[in-house]
Amino acid sequence: MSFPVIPITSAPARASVSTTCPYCGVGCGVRATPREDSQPDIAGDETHPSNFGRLCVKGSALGETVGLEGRLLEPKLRDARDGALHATSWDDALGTVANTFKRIIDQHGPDAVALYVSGQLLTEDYYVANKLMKGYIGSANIDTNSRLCMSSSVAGHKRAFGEDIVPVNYEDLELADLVVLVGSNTAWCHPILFQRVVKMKEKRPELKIVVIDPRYTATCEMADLHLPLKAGTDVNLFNGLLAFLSEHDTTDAAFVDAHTSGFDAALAATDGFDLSQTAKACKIDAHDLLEFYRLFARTERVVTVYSQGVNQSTAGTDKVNSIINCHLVTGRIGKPGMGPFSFTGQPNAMGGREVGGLANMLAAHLELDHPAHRELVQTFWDSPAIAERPGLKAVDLFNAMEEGRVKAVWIMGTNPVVSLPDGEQAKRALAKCELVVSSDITEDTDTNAFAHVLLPALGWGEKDGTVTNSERRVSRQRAFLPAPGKARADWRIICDVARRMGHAGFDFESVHEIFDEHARLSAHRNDDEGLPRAFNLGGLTGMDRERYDSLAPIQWPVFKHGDAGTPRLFEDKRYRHADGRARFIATPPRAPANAVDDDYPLVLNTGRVRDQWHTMTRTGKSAKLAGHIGEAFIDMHPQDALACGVREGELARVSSRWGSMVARVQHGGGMSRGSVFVPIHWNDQVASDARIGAVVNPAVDPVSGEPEFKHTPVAVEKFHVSWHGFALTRTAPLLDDITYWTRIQGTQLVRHEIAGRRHFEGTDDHREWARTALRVGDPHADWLEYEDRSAGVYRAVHVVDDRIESCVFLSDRPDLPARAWLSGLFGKDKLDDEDRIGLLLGQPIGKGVDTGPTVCSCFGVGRNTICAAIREKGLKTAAEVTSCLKAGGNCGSCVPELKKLIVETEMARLSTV
Ligand SMILES: Nc1nc2c(c(=O)[nH]1)N[C@H]1C(S)=C(S)[C@@H](COP(=O)(O)OP(=O)(O)OC[C@H]3O[C@@H](n4cnc5c(=O)[nH]c(N)nc54)[C@H](O)[C@@H]3O)O[C@H]1N2
Ligand SMILES: Nc1nc2c(c(=O)[nH]1)N[C@H]1C(S)=C(S)[C@@H](COP(=O)(O)OP(=O)(O)OC[C@H]3O[C@@H](n4cnc5c(=O)[nH]c(N)nc54)[C@H](O)[C@@H]3O)O[C@H]1N2
Ligand code: SF4
Ligand SMILES: [Mo]
Repeated sequence: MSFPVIPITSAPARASVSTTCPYCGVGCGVRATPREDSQPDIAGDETHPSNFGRLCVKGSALGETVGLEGRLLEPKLRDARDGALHATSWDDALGTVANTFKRIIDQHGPDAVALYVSGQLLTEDYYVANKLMKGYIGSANIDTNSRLCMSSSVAGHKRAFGEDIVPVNYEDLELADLVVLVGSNTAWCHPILFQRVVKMKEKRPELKIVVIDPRYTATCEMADLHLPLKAGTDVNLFNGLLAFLSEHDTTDAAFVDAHTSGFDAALAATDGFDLSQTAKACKIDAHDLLEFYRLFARTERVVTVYSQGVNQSTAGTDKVNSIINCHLVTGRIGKPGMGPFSFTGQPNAMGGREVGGLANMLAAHLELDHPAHRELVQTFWDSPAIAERPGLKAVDLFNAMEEGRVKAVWIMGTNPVVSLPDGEQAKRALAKCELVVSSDITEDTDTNAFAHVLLPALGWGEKDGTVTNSERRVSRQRAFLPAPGKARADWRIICDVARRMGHAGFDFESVHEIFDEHARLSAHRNDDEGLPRAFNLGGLTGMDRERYDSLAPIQWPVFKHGDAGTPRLFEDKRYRHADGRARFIATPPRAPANAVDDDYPLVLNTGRVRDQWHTMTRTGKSAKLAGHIGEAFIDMHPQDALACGVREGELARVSSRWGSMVARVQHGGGMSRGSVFVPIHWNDQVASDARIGAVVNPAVDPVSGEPEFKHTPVAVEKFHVSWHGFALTRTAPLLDDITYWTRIQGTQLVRHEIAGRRHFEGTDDHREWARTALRVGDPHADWLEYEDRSAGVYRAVHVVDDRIESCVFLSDRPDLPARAWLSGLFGKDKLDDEDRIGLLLGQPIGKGVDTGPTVCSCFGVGRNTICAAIREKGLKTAAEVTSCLKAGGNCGSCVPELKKLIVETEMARLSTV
């Protein structure tokens, strides 16, 4: 037997370990070297086929995020008497979970309990969670945050291909002559793949990039064409393309005849939409649309990438199929450099799909509503039960919790109070449950505030197992740090509870045994006599610990031992429907579920920023990452802002029928009129009221159950405050009496942007307030203070032993001194006289300039520095900026922003000449 093997260490201390990045679905290989006294060194793994040594800025900053501050390190139980969480033993915590689950199941049946899990879990964790729920508890009430992520793609793949299959691979992106990015801010969300495409474009300028997104994102900086379609009209656009391709005879009729079904019905559904009507429906310039249609028609090698602008919609599954239809009609699938490509979001979204983590799947790509599939899995597991019908999908699950039908939930590796739509409903649902268990690595989260039991899990760097990336590549995540506190691996916690509930089948000693069972199930009766399916890890069965540890990244299916894996699927033109054909799906266009009206006239679009990951429990710890965007914002068109009575830099409230949040208004994010964009990351742990999930409508796609995160009718209004300010402190300030705050991690300090409504009665009142906020009790403390009552400015600085300890700056207007220079003073052991004067003036004296917000996080280069260099040195390209300032020279994530700054600086120069 031979396995693909890469050399790894058998982990002598401080040797470097090959592992996989825990963030996005690109699945980059990382080499991590632990250090005794400091954070580990992180580098890209040159041998990993996803990234060949490169890492984006989030990956590069991983070392800053593995510290133990904020970690949940022991099991905790909520005491009914004082309502607080108290540390307890594992025995007690596991017993409470197992006994309460058992009791509720005995009293109310298996559907009264649920698991809500996550693409943060490793495949082995996921496998045992699904096995416990579907095979032993006997309910399919296990759903995952992937429901919020790519369940529309899963549903679309199943409708088109008969199985959830991503046929393409990363190399196809480089082999393509046209890469269409639909609803994907690839430059920020899948940076290394974006860079692979951009690099190839530099080599082969004939490779064209088209971006289809209502916003002008960083991704558009590198595009040949941007189609800023009206939100939610992708189906119109791709139906229009299908009609165009058919009319212009750019179809592969032989392929359509021999290998597909349903074409006529799909074409009929596009009826009546000619180019100008489609352009009108999508609100795109008809010439641009025609250019795209022609480009698509004449280019054989096309990869169409889609992500959350497609999936997170009440027409998400139809959007996916309308895209796949265009690849089927041209036969552009299963060949090098072409095909539809759903990018997965989380590190193990794909692994979750393999084990059946979604409530409507079984395991190993087998189906719940198929008796022969159920029989196969139950026999293989030798389990006492098997779920007989699909369980509740995430949004339905939380509704069932609020209605009292589901009484206990175990949440693993996800933060639903922040990430579900209608976040207030999520809170009500959790508050109603008899038992809320949360396995997490972080102690304080918006969700854990509702938990009765907290179970400390091992995090990245400590845990061990496999993940599968967007191109079906299975890679090992390996431990290089010791288990902290009492934390345990997720799979072990799940198996411990299962055993305590009296279930056999969970006696795994080590993670490789779980992988082996998972691989064996995938291969079990997976042949023409049995129930053939593409997902097959037959070649990875039977690995002992050593072989599992040295497993090199490999793409499934892997049929036999010694196989090198399968980079591309459908080369044989055989699809997984019973007739072997792929299906066209008729996709008549539908508008988003909730339309704007006079009360809520703007469309809310939500998504990600470059340097934060989801609910910030990890990336929020990094000062380097905080420099890029430190605060939640509402990006809107200047004229819409004017109509709402708000200006750039001011605070505003975004509200919908479901809830509201507050953030700072900004322009410049490429918003068209009528829509606003708010990032998803900020939550109650890092801000007073910035949880956008509270605002998002809970409408879901009828097929996939995926929420419509990109389209909620909202109103924006000014959030009135009487002063703005910020505090920089070495220890947390007191935030009482502050109406608005956001916490931002700095180096050796924490920064709070603040604003308030309190009226100050004069200097004494200001001082008293500032001393309380900065926790300065000593009346003789070294205290510098400045006030200009007519300008509405107050500043105070607390100095201890000549070192700055904290400072607070307030102003009636939101234009405050630069934070970057002030933050730098926290790195000094002794303030000099110039520093002290500068502190009171609010600007540096003589030396040092305000470098502005960070653009290049790797080298800490600010916007002002870059613009000055562009202006003064006449820099024309991102490469010139890099050679001058280093910015953009490491991970490359900021290159699109550098390009934008070059254009903006040039425009500013032209407007002044
Ligand atoms: N930096 C960073 N990277 C990440 C993550 C992160 O948190 N931070 N998370 C990861 C995860 S889990 C995921 S799922 C991916 C998501 O990756 P992406 O899908 O690329 O990210 P989003 O910002 O959610 O949304 C993508 C784009 O969809 C656009 N959009 C909105 N409505 C429509 C529409 O109707 N049609 C079209 N065509 N576009 C529309 C938005 O304007 C937005 O620019 O990112 C992964 N990578
Ligand atoms: N408005 C809006 N909402 C969205 C989206 C959107 O575009 N707009 N996107 C949706 C999408 S695509 C996604 S994927 C979700 C993501 O939303 P969430 O899943 O809620 O976000 P995370 O912050 O990734 O949550 C992971 C949690 O698991 C913990 N954790 C990390 N590692 C481990 C581990 O190894 N074990 C355990 N047990 N815990 C761990 C972290 O501390 C954190 O609390 O958000 C969704 N919500
Ligand atoms: S692109 Fe960045 S976040 Fe995604 S896996 Fe690679 S290093 Fe991690
Ligand atoms: Mo996601």
